[in-house]
Amino acid sequence: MSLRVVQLKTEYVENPLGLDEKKPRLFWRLESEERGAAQSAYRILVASSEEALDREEGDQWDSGKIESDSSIQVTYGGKPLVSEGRYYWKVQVWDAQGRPSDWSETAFWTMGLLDRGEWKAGWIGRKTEPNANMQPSPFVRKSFAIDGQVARATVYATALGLYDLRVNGEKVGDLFAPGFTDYDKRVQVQTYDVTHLLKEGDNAVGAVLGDGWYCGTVGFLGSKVYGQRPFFLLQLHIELADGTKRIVATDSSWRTARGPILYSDMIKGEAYDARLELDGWDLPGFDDSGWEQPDVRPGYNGLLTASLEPPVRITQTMRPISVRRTEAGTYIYDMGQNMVGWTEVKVRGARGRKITLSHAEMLNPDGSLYLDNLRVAVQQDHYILKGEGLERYEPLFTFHGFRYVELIGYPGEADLDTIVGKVVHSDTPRTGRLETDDDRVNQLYSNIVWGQRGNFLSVPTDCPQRDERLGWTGDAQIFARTASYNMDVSRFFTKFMWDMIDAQQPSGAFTDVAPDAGWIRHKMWNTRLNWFAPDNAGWGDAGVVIPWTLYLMYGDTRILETHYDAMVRWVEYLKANSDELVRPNYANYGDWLSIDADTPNEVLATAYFAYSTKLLSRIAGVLGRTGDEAHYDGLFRDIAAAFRRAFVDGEGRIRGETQTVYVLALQFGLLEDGLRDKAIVRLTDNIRERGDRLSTGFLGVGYLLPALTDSGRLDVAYTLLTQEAFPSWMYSIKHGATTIWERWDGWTEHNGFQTPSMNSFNHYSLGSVGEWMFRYMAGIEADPARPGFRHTLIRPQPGGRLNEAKAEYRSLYGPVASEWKRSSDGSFRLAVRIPANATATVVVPGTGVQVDGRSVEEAASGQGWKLAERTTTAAVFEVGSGEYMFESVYGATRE
Ligand code: RAM
Repeated sequence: MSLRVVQLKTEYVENPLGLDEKKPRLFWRLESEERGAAQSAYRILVASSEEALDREEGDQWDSGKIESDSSIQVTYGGKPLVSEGRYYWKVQVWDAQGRPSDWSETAFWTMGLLDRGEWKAGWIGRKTEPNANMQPSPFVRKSFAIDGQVARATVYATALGLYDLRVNGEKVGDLFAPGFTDYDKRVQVQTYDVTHLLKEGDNAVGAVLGDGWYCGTVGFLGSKVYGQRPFFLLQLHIELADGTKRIVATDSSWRTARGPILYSDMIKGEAYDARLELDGWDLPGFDDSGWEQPDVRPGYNGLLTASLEPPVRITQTMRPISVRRTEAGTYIYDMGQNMVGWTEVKVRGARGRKITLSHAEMLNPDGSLYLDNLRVAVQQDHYILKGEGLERYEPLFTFHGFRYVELIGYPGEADLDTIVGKVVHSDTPRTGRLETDDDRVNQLYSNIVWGQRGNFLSVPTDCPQRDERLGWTGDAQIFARTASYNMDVSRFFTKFMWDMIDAQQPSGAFTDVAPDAGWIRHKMWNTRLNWFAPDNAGWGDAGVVIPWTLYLMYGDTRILETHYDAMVRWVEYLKANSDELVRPNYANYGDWLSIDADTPNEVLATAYFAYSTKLLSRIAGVLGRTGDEAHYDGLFRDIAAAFRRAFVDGEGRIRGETQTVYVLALQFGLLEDGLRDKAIVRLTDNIRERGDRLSTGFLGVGYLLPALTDSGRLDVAYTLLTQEAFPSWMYSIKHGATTIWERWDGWTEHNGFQTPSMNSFNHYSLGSVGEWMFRYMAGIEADPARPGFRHTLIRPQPGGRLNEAKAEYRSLYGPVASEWKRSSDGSFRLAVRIPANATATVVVPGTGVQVDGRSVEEAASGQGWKLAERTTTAAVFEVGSGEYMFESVYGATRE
């Protein structure tokens, strides 16, 4: 038996609850000790009970033996799935020799409430306090009795606002649920199995409600964007052992009160008065006779959709690395890492004493917290002691971006054990690892990952500290590929695409931010923020780039199908709003935050118009829409020709003459052969004239090193990667950065801090170089023809001062690894790992190439591999799954 089937997933998740996808996709991973292990057939059984599955009865679906190598994205093809259905499944596969595997372990999924009519619950809330700006967080609860043994209990819950759910005193679920969506259009429903928490007799269910994005402060758009106060919706479905069913639902029989949280706002922090705690409020037997009756909202017109986003969680606890007592008697802690989340504090003191935790990313020259860049955000949490011994406090509905914490008003001596930092973000599982023999390059990679951890919170936000934290689409698209190497963002971006769709304008324009938080609908961009347009080049294009990225990385064709029409509308919108295929110079962000290099808007916008069109043509091809494929390919060529006519002269000079105009023209394929060579020379001249430095902003930076490498200037790419003089990635690292900054000049030796009006020190966009590190430096590239790493192109590109690079990417098939090392004697070693049921083309640079210690002169094939091509500078292999060691002579020749 050569194949083992492991890690079954449904819709990208192991054993998900409450799906609303009627044709869920199934995934499994294969393992084998043999090289070249591949699947030739599978059989899936789906049953309505574990017992039926054990008897090998697929009463929902028996696929039969299907000759196929598909082991990811396999669409369920059985009987219609019903509301609250529970489906067990397993799979057996056959390898290339026709040998069957054992059956896999059993996996399952459940369906949520599929029909709106099944929602009997009412949306409950608490009336606002008069004259209060920020409201206390309401507590809601209900006691109920169960007369019988509980066989199964499931909670379906959501809120307009945020909720923190408790069942019999236990916290259920994660943070910041139900997540950020356009609440006017949809809200996500979470499903929890609470069978183990309920018991025969008295029970209690309750929740604390937060303002969140619904009615708290959203970015710089103010508060109450969607509503005035939070509302909660819950149905608890209980099934007793004797088959009896009952539902506990939010309605006017619940009770509500205010508690210790005086306010809790994402942007303005939290205030908590422990003297007002409601001891035992979430337990049965609590006396809520003094509580109020909630008011019930008439209804909700948006969609209730099954939660797609990965839950937000605390993923790490950080201990401070130092603490200093200030003259004012406060304590300033250094967490050693710019992080996002909050601080938990331990304190003993007198009842009524107030302590404050204040958070900042940087320190002023005098050692005080640098708060200027927060704009109107208040990164402070206040805690009033109840005075009953050791007390612990952490906030509930707010988060901060910080490296430094000032503890104010602390009674007694504080030390390194007084506080810990909690790292909070969307819990997208880590999939990428990357390490080199260069500490600064490693620090850069670490900063990229921390930038992602700090900014992926329900949506990809631009920054975690000031009053912004919005889902900027341009940032998201330029970083999407890097993000998807680092972490499993399949569902995170699937959810974000719905945010983009909800925000798409009737004209077809995709917006700059999603959810658009009302600024376009409420015409804010017309009045207060009149330079915000709904269709910025490189921002709106996220609507095409993100689905394409999910296709490449996860082999996801459904996302392409689902949003195909929306993508067509975007491209048609661009076309309709162009002048002979040249996009006009209208207000936009240009190559945002480029440094001393202004890329003309019309050049940028026309280049991106071409790129979206080109991707659309490829997407049409993937979906078998051959007419559209040819049509949009023709349109792409016409746009490229228009681009050349309008902006490129015979000497390959492109209007604006910035690095970005050359990089985009090269990467998007807008130039013909002769012009391309000239453009490369102009690009490298520009870099050289700037002292081997870059000048690209958000849009150019992601393509800069790829364009250089693809054009045969790997040397320049490495020079830029490790350049330490300003502006460069390493400049910030030299000055202690532990995250990617928003601006190259966020802080400089010559000018100190940039303008506080826009200066985030935790902003992932300029970290899009991570993509180059995986795809080029380590050489792990998805083959678009066999996406999702069914087939990988391994093509490491050693260079610069690096002698070693190791990268691993955990694809849906399993880990793909490429590790190379070159020695001073010019020898080069490349270790490659390919998971079962996947293949790779491996390009080994150098001469005298050996595989497994044997030279290719001796044998042109071996177990799992064969030589495909040999040139004077490389050997190319086709390999199957397994681990391979290649050696060659390389190095000195190219330096
Ligand atoms: C600022 C941020 C954000 C960017 C917009 C255009 O708000 O830098 O990341 O996308 O500008």
